[in-house]
Amino acid sequence: MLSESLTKAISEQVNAEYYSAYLYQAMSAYAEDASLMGAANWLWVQTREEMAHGIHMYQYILDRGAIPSFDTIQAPPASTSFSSLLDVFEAVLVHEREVTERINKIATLAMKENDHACYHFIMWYVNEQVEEESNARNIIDRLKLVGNNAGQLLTLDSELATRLYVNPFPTDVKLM
Ligand code: OFO
Repeated sequence: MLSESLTKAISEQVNAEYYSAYLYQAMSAYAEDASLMGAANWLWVQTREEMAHGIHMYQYILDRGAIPSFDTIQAPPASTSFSSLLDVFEAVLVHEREVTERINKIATLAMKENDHACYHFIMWYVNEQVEEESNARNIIDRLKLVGNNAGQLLTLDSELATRLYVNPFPTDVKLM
């Protein structure tokens, strides 16, 4: 059975994943309002991934014989508070770095408690965070190269439009 402390830590992370989904949704609304439909799509796919992370963690707590706890989900910044797509993706990177810290803390706790199953579970997220941060950094770098060139921004936007949602946990019935 999952310990009380790990149940609390992962429940808090379920909440944080739902906050991430909410944050990406607010960002997607900014992009759609700016007619950057490719970026809006990319951020929307991210919203769905974050929901999947939250549900996956919720199910893990139950699978380990514990019960998740629920709390208020923090409001994201208003969509209108973003000043550009670069501003959005810089906020993505700051956010994902914070998530990485949270995930690392859970991994450390699982290690301390000698909960090998939980450690193995959370390592998927440790690796996922490497990708999350790298994606954000890559888009930031390209947005910086684009600068004020509207044509190049639209080309990058068309590329972001090609991102498709793929269920990261295809065997999880709750996510089908
Ligand atoms: Fe769930 O990975 Fe982003 O926040």
